[in-house]
Amino acid sequence: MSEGLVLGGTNNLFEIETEDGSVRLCGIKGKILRDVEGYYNPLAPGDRVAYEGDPMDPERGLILSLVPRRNHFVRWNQKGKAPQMLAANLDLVAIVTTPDEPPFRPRFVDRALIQADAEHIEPLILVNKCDLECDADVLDRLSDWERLGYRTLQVSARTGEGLDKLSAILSGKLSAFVGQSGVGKSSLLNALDERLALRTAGLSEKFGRGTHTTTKGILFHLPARSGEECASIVDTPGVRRFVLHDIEAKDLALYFREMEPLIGSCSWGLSCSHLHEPGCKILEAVYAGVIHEERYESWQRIREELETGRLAD
Ligand SMILES: Nc1nc2c(ncn2[C@@H]2O[C@H](COP(=O)(O)OP(=O)(O)OP(=O)(O)O)[C@@H](O)[C@H]2O)c(=O)[nH]1
Ligand SMILES: [Mg+2]
Ligand SMILES: [Zn+2]
Repeated sequence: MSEGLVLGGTNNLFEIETEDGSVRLCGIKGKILRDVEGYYNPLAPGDRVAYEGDPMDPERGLILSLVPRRNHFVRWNQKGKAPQMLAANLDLVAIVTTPDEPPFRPRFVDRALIQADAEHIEPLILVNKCDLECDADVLDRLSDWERLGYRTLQVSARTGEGLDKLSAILSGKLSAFVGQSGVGKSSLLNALDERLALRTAGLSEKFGRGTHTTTKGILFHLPARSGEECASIVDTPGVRRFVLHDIEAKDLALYFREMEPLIGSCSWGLSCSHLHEPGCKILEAVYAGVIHEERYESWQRIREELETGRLAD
């Protein structure tokens, strides 16, 4: 029995990187992966598994068990009505966004930040397509996230701007690129290592959105640049909607770094809904500009979504 790394896979067949660096295509033995029930997919890129090689075929094997994961990053799979794992055992999640094409979606970033914090994965707000014009609203949100202690980086897969800095951040880590379709996740990987030649595609002319070019997550090892360690990165399929699945509405403010210290200090104490009560410290902080209005709005919308189960924008 040996340990291997899940690079990718579909249905019940997974590409497992073995200790000598070769890849075996492995099925799962029986129904042994019980701790992953309730998920759309049993394994994700970044998972570690115990497997046995097929003695007759060096390219085949069988997965016997899952090594407990440190963390995992999920999206909601609408079709399967279950959370779907995008990647596991991450050191960093790069939340890829754009100033335009597709339009900047700060609420998407806020959701992904909550998920990263909840899973104790370091987030990086990665603004791709910085060759396009970045309007004042985008810069304002970026500086607010920085103020809250989140790291942001502007790059362009097209011009190469910022890629050296990105490469230094990714060095020695297992990271995942997540974001809406069309923000340039695969393009960034291609720009970091041209040998990958991943498929990329333009936005739909009619809707200005991505066309879901990448359909399954795959883990790649990038060669080490001089003075850096090798970086491992999971390219993931575009997320249309990012739904938090394991956080309760009443606990959501705990995941907003600027709200968390104020919880409990409202006049109504822990029963304050932070929506209309007099003496609400969170509302006061919004009025005083300590909490950005957009962040408060993100909180309101996500909270409503968690409470009602209905999706907001
Ligand atoms: N202007 C500009 N366009 C870019 C940049 N990076 C990528 N693009 C374009 O954006 C489009 C989408 O790129 P992809 O890499 O396929 O996007 P993706 O995030 O992988 O999309 P999915 O696989 O569908 O999730 C392509 O037409 C790219 O050429 C950039 O830095 N600047
Ligand atoms: Mg892609
Ligand atoms: Zn309050």
